[in-house]
Amino acid sequence: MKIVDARVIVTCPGRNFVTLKITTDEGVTGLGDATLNGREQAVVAYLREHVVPLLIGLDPHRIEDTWQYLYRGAYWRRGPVTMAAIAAVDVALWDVKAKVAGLPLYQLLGGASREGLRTYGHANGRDIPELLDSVRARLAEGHTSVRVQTGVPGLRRVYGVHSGDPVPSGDRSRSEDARPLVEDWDTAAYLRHVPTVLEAVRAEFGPELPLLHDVHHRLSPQQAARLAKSVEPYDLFWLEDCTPAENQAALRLVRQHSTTPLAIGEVFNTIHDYKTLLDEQLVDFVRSAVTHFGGITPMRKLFDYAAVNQVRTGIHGPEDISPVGMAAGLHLDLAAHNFGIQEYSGHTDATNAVFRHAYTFEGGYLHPGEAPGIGVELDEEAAAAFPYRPGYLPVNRLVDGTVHDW
Ligand code: GCO
Ligand code: MG
Repeated sequence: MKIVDARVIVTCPGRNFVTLKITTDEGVTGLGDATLNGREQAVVAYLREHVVPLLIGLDPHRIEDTWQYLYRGAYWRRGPVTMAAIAAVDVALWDVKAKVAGLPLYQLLGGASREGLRTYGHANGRDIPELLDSVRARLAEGHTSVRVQTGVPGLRRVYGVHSGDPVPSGDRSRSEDARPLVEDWDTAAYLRHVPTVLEAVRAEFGPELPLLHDVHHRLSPQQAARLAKSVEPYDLFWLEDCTPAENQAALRLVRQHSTTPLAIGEVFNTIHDYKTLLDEQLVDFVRSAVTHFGGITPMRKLFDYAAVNQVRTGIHGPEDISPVGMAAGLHLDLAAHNFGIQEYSGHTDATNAVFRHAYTFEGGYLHPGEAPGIGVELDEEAAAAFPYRPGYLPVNRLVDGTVHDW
């Protein structure tokens, strides 16, 4: 079998998604997600200019070899643009292979290790009462675990929450203006506020509900250690991205001071970004998404490396991972023994109409479905009705105007 066509399709049914569609000489097609939020067109150019010409004529069954060819063959390794492009090829090839086998992809990855995938949803509120309502809404949808984020007194806009939004959400923080939205930040105010939020949530919902919180890379190691210690009484399922992710050794200090479980990795691109963290067991959950990590091929290696260190998985699943990227992750989740939890924000109706998917969310559990391949079909006509729209993620400034991590 040979690859005869590879096309990059960009669509914006609410937000931008970049999809690679590979076609073989036997008419089998495969899809891969290459969406890099806020920098979408860089991956489009990488694929169209530098990768698609290399794919034509290759045997789609040679997945590992193609991965190494694109990774090592470029000489310039790693980075989100490169790895999103390689991920799209890798997932499309797994999709083709599983379709040819007539099996849902998880069967090729070892078969199901569980009946369904527990999820967490996002609860956001400008203040605590609004947050409590949002937690109730997520529970009503079926989520069995909830990530809680609130506004911080004195700050106008923080990650995940905006004044003026009736139902604040991380994804609405995305600007489609010529320049990114600016959010504001005060670390001391945040560190004081978070324990009071968790206290209120525990008082309302009791001790059993698994709670998560995302710091979004904003703290120094010392500040992160202080936060992890101060929230210990509230028994978090995890504390996410408590320090900027590129400094792996920073997590040592946090670990020395707290037993709060730690999750990290949504911005990582390769297994090397986890080396110190896993070798020294400095984290409890790996957060990478198939889309930003080079595909299913390296994610399997990461999951196994994590398992050796008794670390579980928690794949990144915001709205900016397309249904193609979501589906790929769900097949891995179902097969992996060390699955922990799956983030699940869902997508707009328009997105679900463009990307028709076999995966389901029922009774609080996700399942990738039984369709051969990854189980997603792209309706190209529907996609064409939603052309690309430029957009940026917000930037973050301290009250004196200094740029801070977002
Ligand atoms: C999460 C993430 C997202 C990111 C977004 C950036 O934990 O879901 O932090 O909300 O901010 O994916 O594109
Ligand atoms: Mg996050």
